Amino acid sequence: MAVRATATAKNTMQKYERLLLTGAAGGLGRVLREGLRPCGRILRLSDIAPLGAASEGEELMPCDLADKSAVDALVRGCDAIVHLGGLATEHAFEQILEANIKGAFHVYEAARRHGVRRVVFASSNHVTGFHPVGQPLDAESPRRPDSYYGLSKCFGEDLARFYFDRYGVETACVRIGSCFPEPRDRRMLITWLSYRDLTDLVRCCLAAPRVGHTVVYGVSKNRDAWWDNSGAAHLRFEPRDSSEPWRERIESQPTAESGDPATQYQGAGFVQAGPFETPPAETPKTPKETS
Ligand code: NAI
Ligand code: 15L
Repeated sequence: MAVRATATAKNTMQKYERLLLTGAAGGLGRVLREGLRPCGRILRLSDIAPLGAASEGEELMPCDLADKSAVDALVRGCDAIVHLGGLATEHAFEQILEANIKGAFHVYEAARRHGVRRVVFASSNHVTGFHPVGQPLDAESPRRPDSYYGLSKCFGEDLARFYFDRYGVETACVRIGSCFPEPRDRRMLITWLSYRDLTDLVRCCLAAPRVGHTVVYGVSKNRDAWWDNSGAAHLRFEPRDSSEPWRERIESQPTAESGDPATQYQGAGFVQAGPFETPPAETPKTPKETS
């Protein structure tokens, strides 16, 4: 599939013919829907939730990631994928299984079948969430997932490794810290990723001449850091933002109680979220009940 090259100041921007963005209706999806426009001639947007109206250069394809044949049709014709779709917090295992685990498998299987060369996978800091706060980590550190959610991201990273080793599908796994408009608490002074840095990072992952299988933490240039990205220097990502402007306001808030997991573990509340029950399967309604 054609990949056109256009020059940018920092990186040689690969302009993809058709770039797929899953999870496009979500918080980060809405940010990247704008931010990735220059990266693809056509941006194919997908989600299970409403996507609004298509703008010029956009294609909307609603899809449930748990549906293998729907994902196959979704990926057909695309030459790169930014995979954000799925559950973004802890849920019952069966729900994580459908959206995140089977969902990621369906994306990679379709990528293989349709010759997609590159994926950017939204992994999470929760793959290493049971490490103690302050522990320096890099991409080689042992993973210590803190939830079924974190486990599903470990699976996604391993799936990416396998599809690269076996089939040559390249992936940049971005272990996103806390990506919100602004940091909300003391932990996020360390884990915050600004929307601007997220956009730069994903663009770098798409533009780098070669990513192979790369793991990178998605974090801004905050004063204090747990995560070392020196192994991902080839992405040429240089964060521009910092949580520092919010420090005074956040530090004027009461400190966390002792026993609050945020004082012990990098994954904070995720280490003790759940276990959640699987919601009971919906009983199909009879025509009489629905009328
Ligand atoms: P979000 O919950 O706002 O967006 C996720 C989107 O995926 C939603 O629009 C949802 O409808 C869609 N989705 C869920 N299940 C689906 C299914 N079965 N089929 C199709 N679409 C489905 O979450 P957010 O914050 O935008 O996160 C995006 C990605 O980044 C997620 O994969 C999340 O795990 C990851 N991430 C986000 C972080 C953050 O700080 N926002 C931190 C670490 C990782
Ligand atoms: C995540 O993985 C979640 O998707 C997001 O909602 C935040 O909780 C973030 O991690 C975090 O650790 O702050």
